[in-house]
Amino acid sequence: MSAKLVLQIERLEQRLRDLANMGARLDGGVCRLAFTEVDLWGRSLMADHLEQAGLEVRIDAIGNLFGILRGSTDLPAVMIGSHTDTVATGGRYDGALGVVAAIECVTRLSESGVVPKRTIVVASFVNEEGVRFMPDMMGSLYHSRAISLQEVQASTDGDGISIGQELGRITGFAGADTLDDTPIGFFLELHIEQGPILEDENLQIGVVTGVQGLSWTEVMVQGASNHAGTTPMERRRDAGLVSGELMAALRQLPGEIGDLRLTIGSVTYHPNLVNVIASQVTFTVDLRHPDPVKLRAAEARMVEILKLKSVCEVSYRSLARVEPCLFSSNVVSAVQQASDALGYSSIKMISGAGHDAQILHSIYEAGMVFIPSRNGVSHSVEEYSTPQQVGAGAHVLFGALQLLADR
Ligand code: HGY
Ligand code: MN
Ligand code: MN
Repeated sequence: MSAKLVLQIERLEQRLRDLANMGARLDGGVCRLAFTEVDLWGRSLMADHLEQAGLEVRIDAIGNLFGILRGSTDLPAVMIGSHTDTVATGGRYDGALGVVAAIECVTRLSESGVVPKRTIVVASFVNEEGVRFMPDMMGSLYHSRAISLQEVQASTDGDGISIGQELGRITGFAGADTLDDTPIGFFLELHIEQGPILEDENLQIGVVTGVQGLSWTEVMVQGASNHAGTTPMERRRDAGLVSGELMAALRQLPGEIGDLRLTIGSVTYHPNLVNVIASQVTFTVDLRHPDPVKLRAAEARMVEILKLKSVCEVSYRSLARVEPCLFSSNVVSAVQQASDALGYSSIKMISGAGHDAQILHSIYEAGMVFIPSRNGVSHSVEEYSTPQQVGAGAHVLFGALQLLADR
């Protein structure tokens, strides 16, 4: 295909701003939780852009959005895209960049009358973040048939509302389309790094070779509430005390297992009152490691700690788990070749964050392109990448797309 085509980065930036308005927070961040009206507004905007570019738009049974630019052959297609849902305190780039840049790529091809050899499919997967309904990467898990429609519909949020109810309530969220008639061979995702490496090393592009594994666990500590003033210390079954001891012990694990990242991001006390001993504490443990053996070792150590004898009952359940993965050498080299051809500085790297590409690598040859994140910050209103960095990433995506679509 015509490698000299230039993307319209101003249009891309404007569309990122327009998308950020869908769920705009007063502090400048974005809250576009999956399976909400706001989520639908964002994906409808993407669908409009796809239609304006003349692509065939499809929506599957859980709301995954696809745009199809037919190629001149029936060779397996190249899929590019990401997600448009955000965490509750999200930024403007996580996921959104990958979808908006993918649309810019196919728009430029379509505007220029270029017919790719392989069909190109743009994808916007639902519920990559998993912060309201678990597991995360849900849209790509469903697309890869790793979870069923029934399992998706049965997933409930903290208020007991199910995705099935939300899909029924929000008109137009779900569709009835599939991609069964469009075999796909490759998946490529542009994403912000969300970490400090590219900025620290003063590099323009991350050529992503794989993604570390993740394991999410919910821990429930059950004690007994009682009066804070009248109950002698030795007669308490204080869930607050026991959960604190467990959390402190768990936080030693990264010191035991190198490269392990452990986060206790959510803690809920019940009844959460100043003068009542906590009867129940629920908290989450997010474990990440690039080595599958060490991830399992960390999970085993976590369970050992949770099983230590205490005055409370401790139970736990897995919320999500994704194995570490290594990307296709064909896709990694296409990204490297595209970056080199544009003269960008780059480094091969593993992703610290989970991504749809990590799920899709099990059914397609997958890979990713990273651009720097200012101060390495993400999942925050401070999330930012410059228009120059956005342009570099989008053009590497475009170059690698053309290499793969011409194969
Ligand atoms: O949690 C993650 O790594 C991703 O942002 N869902
Ligand atoms: Mn993301
Ligand atoms: Mn994210």
